[in-house]
Amino acid sequence: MTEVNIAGTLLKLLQGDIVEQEVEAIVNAANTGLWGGSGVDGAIHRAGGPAIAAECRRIREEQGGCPVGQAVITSGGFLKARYVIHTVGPIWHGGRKGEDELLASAYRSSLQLAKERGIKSLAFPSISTGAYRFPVGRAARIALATVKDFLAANPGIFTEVRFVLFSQEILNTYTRVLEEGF
Ligand code: AR6
Repeated sequence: MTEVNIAGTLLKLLQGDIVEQEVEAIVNAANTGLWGGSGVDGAIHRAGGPAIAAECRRIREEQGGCPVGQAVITSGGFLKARYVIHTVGPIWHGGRKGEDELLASAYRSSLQLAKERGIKSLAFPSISTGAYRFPVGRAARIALATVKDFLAANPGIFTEVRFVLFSQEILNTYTRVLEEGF
């Protein structure tokens, strides 16, 4: 595990399963229809139970889902986390379709929503790097730079932000990017 302090918020990188995290909110790598799916999304709905899908359905009915780069919030159902922030990362199409900015926006929107709700601790997965095939190194640079900028602009806003990386390989990539200063 690696941790650094950025403007009063602890930023941690660790290997693990996002659904096990004891933080106020975990972030889901969702799709625009909030339909549930594989990867992080499947694990969150399995562990959190039907309340999360019911709230996603309501959001879908009220506002048509969640556009790429934006975020919505539900309760955490049976999860240890009280809330799930559902954000939608871009599908990788080679890097010239605005993917970098959309990925940054997914992180920024999630952080902004957490800030508005007074949430103090949150955990991110590596958004877009599974089913959506975003290259991990490039995603890690965007993820860490976006979080760092947000924390620097909002000193002491959270007690902790953690990245929960599913494999040792992805953790190693994030750690290297952090140590190299992005
Ligand atoms: N905890 C932490 N990380 C995980 C977990 C877990 N339990 N499971 C997978 N990962 P993905 P995306 C890692 O595919 O690329 C879904 O079907 C995984 O190794 O979950 O944004 C949605 O409904 C990878 O590094 O999300 C969407 O349709 C990272 O989490 C679509 O997939 C993200 O992989 C979203 O694709």
